Amino acid sequence: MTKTALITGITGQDGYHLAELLNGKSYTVYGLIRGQNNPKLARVEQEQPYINLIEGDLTDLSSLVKAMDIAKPDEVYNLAAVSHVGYSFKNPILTADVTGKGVLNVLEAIRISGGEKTVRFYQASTSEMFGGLDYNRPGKGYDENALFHPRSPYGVAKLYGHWITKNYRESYSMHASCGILFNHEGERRGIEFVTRKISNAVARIHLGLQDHIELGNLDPKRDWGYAGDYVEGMWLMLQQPKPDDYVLATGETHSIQDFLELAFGEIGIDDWKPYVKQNPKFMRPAEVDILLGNPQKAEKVLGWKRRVDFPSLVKLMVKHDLELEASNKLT
Ligand code: NAP
Ligand code: G4F
Repeated sequence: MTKTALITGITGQDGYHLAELLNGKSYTVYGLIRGQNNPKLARVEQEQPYINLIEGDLTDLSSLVKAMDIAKPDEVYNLAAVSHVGYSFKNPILTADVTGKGVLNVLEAIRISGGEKTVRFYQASTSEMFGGLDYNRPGKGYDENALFHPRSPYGVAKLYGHWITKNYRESYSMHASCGILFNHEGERRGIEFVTRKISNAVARIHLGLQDHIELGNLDPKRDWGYAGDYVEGMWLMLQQPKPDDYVLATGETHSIQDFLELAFGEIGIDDWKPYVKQNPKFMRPAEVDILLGNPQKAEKVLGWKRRVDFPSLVKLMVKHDLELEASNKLT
């Protein structure tokens, strides 16, 4: 029997990779798309024609109930969110409505449509919930039992989504799992995130299309993996007999300066400093200085392990953007 999945956030980075993975496993894939003329609609229809698109919005419960009725999914992956941390400081109420209460809307849509005992649910939780402050676990990193201390409206909203998912699991015996994912990047990363902003700028500098890049704080460190590896972990969580929460991470942390060094190295530039200007516009009211995850539980229970290491990640992103910029397209 083939399975059916409903993915919210289908136009995002993870939505792209997860749909590819599930299609490869012969799932029937439904994707929730918002807005009356979403600019990414044409791209999805062209590149992933196997996806059955359903119009809906995480803030609109009735649209989610309709989506459940149409798709009748075995698995729901809730990837939709206001996901940019800097943007969440500018629009904290929208972030709470979508990234926080939106999770409750999806869970309620599952219950209203009668799926609480049959549908398996994945919630996209995040390492941003840890906040980097009580980073006092040297060599160990944040695991599933570490303390939460979110440092942004995004992190706070995600923590609500995390706990309401656990609450529905405990209250209604739902097969609802949270993946606490550390940063994951790749060719499909939005241009507003620092890694893609850098890989794209490096490509454009190489091609003579721009002469510098403006960034905010260069000191923070992140545990950066490849998105294609992480969606496999999401799927594995929903294949387990029991729901649970898992950290997905590489167990390594690198600074933005490390990323700059490797990315500029790909175009033969050893000293990146002349090409980078700092602009306070990209600084945040509160920063997460360091994130380092401990994926031991996922490795042991799920058999999950990241494949792409940090240098390979930087290399593949710069290579992709060199090709894209040379052909004058950006996806
Ligand atoms: P992304 O590329 O920013 O995609 C976000 C998706 O959410 C887009 O498809 C967007 O649709 C959709 N969306 C936004 N508001 C919506 C609304 N009101 N109703 C319905 N859909 C809405 O994010 P991502 O990197 O793929 O991440 C996927 C999920 O994992 C997110 O929840 C993110 O917070 C979480 N997460 C990501 C990482 C990471 O490093 N990537 C790490 C941990 C957790 P539009 O195209 O219409 O805007
Ligand atoms: O790439 P970022 O915007 O990612 P951030 O804030 O770590 O959030 C991402 O990962 C989370 C998982 O931990 C996800 F939950 C979340 O949805 C998102 O996918 O910023 C990374 C670091 C920050 O410290 C930021 O201050 O880069 C710093 N930075 C410096 N200059 C910049 C810039 N970030 C962005 N976006 N743009 C800059 O110009």
